[in-house]
Parts: sequence; structure tokens; C-alpha cells
Amino acid sequence: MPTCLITGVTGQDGAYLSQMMLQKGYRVIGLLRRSASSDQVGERLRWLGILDAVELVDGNLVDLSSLIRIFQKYRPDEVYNLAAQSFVAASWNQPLLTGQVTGMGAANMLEAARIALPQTRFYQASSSEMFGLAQETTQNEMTRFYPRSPYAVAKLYAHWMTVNHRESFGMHASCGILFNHESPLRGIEFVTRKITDGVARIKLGLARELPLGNLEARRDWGHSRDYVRAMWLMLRQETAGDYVVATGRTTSVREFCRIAFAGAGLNYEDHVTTHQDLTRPAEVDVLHGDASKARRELGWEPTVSLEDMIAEMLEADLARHRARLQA
Ligand code: NDP
Ligand code: GDR
Repeated sequence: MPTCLITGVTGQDGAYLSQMMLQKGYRVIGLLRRSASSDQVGERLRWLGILDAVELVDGNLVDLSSLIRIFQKYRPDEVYNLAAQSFVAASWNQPLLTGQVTGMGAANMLEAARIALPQTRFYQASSSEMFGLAQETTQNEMTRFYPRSPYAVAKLYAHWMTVNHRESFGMHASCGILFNHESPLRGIEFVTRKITDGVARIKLGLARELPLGNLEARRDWGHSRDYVRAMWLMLRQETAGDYVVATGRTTSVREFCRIAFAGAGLNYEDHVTTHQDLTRPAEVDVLHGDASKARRELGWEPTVSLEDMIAEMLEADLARHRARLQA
């Protein structure tokens, strides 16, 4: 039975990746950072019905010794480094913590692997945010990076450290440059889930308004379930490399609102309000990915349309709120 180690196992991607790896017959070790609210930890894994199947081990990305011990004890065949301070907006308020976790944390993981288990296959969660002020209208692996937030700067450091470990030490280390991907398990602070949750509240009479920031920002949105499959496919390759993962379709926050509200029989213009304090010090206006390399070399392609994903997210949020109302 092959073993994989997943950091960020309690997050959106960690949950879907764990589910897929269990289905494939892996032993799944999940890195868990200590929390005072331990009863809420693993909520996403519980939602997928896999909390008991994942082996959660105590550690933290900023504590190199904890990582080395985990590599030594479990000797994972594959490592997926998904842990991060991943909320772009928060990275301006906590730039140094973001650098320590999202940037240095990845370097700690690479160093732990290099010291304890250099033959392991390593996946780094890079991000389309690294393109930032995009230098080309469609971004692929050759597009120049221009990070626009402390988060993106930290991800860029982690990205190049991964490339550097591959080139310097021959490690099988790959970066997935993933564009935005969402699901019913998306954190509530991200705009897509904020919208579907808001629509559900308004539909059920729990709220009247949905306050948002910049409605004109455009993103290339896919489904997390599709994107974790691309991670696994990268580690199947004989040679490690970097891959853009995207749908190739870009949509504005405004259009996302229109579709989501219409799904509940509502008009977004009656409910969405815009607020200056929800805009960012520097915005990434538009992202549009070209995943030709992933399609060609990994045989990967997205299977869930934006409309189907929004419907799935909305249905899940309606069900959550109805269950709370009945409790
Ligand atoms: P989430 O924010 O849902 O999950 C982040 C995870 O990191 C959580 O499990 C969190 O634990 C964990 N974590 C945070 N700090 C630490 C730490 N110091 N030590 C150990 N674990 C820590 O992110 P997603 O699942 O959406 O994304 C996964 C990865 O992919 C992230 O690195 C993200 O930056 C990147 N990415 C995401 C994209 C997306 O659209 N979703 C696109 C491109 C890249 P806890 O539950 O305790 O907070
Ligand atoms: P992003 O996702 O920053 O792209 O990072 P987010 O959903 O937070 O923002 C997307 C766009 O929507 C605009 N926006 C709002 N965003 C939030 N969160 N809340 C609002 O009220 C709001 N109103 C408008 C934002 O300005 C932005 O333009 C995500 C994260 O998962 C990163 O970790 C990942 O690397 C990238 O996607 C790819």
C-alpha cells in the first residue's frame, strides 16, 4: 500500500485529495496543526465521510523538526504540500506570517524531504496569483510572473524553491500552477462561497443583502475535485515539472453573482451591495489560464462546468442552512 503525506489536509483541496487517494488505495497521512477548537478540526473530512480513514499527525509547517520526524516515521512515497495562509486579502494584514507559512513553510517541507527522504515525490501548490498583473492575456508555464500581494510573493518564493530543489538535488518535485478552484468545501471568506452562502441565506429569509468588493474582477474558476486529480497525475510523470491547471474560461464576479442568484430564482441586483473596504490594496483584475501542457502531458481536463459547480455549491449551502434552521 503506497503512503502519501498531505499538508493542508483540513482545507478544501486536502479534503478532496484525501478522498481520491483513499479511493486509489493509498494510506493517507494528514499533517494537522494544533488548534484550541479541536472539535471543529476535520469538518471537511467529516463532510466527505473520511475523517476516520485519514491518519492525522501533529505538526506545523513552520516547525522543521516536526516535519523531519514525520518524514522519518511514515516515509511517504508522495508528498502534497497544500498547507498555506491561502487567503489573499488577509496577506496584507499578516504579510510576515504569510511569508513564514506560505513561503518558508514550503522551504521547510522541501528541506525535510531533502534531509530525510530525498527520493519522495513532491507536489507544491503554486498559484495563478503569481501571474498577478498578468503580462499576457492568457497565462501558461512560460508567462512572466508579477505577484501583486504578499501571498503571491510568498508563493513565488515557494515555487522557485521547489524548482531549485529539483534542479539542484534531482528531487522529483513538481509545481501545479493552479487557477482558482472552488466547491461546497471552499472557505466561506472566498468570493464564490461567500456568494453561494449569501444566496442561500437570502433565499431562506436569513439575510437581505450580500456585501461584496470589486465585481469586475475576472477569474478562471474550476472545481477542486478536478484539480486534485491533476496534482496526482503530476506525480505519475517520469520527470517532474511545472503545470498550469485551468479551465480556459474566465468569468467576472458580477457574472458569478448573476448565475448564482438566478439559480435560486433571484436577481442579484436586488441584493448585492458594493463596499470600498472589501476591495484590495492591489487587485488582480483578470486571470485566464492555458492548460495545454497539462492536457497534452497529463491527459488532464476539467469535467465540471461553472454552472454545474455553482448549482452544487448553492444546493449544499441551502441544505446547510435548512439543517441549522431545523436544529
Ligand atoms: P485552504 O485555505 O482551504 O487550506 C489551507 C490549509 O493549510 C488548511 O488545512 C490549514 O489548516 C493549513 N495550514 C495553514 N497554516 C498552517 C501551518 N502553519 N501548518 C500546517 N498547516 C497549515 O486552501 P485550499 O485547500 O483552497 O488550497 C490548498 C493550497 O493550494 C494552498 O496552498 C493554496 O494557497 C493553494 N492554491 C489554492 C487555490 C484555490 O483556488 N483553492 C489555487 C491555487 C493555489 P487549518 O485548517 O488548521 O487552518
Ligand atoms: P483569490 O480568491 O484572491 O483569487 O485567491 P477570492 O475568492 O478571495 O477573490 C477573487 C476575486 O473576487 C474579488 N472579490 C471578493 N473577494 C472576496 N474574498 N470577498 C469579497 O467580498 C469580494 N468581492 C470581490 C476579489 O477582489 C478577487 O479579485 C484564491 C485563493 O484560493 C488563493 O489561495 C489562490 O492561490 C488563488 O485563488 C488562485
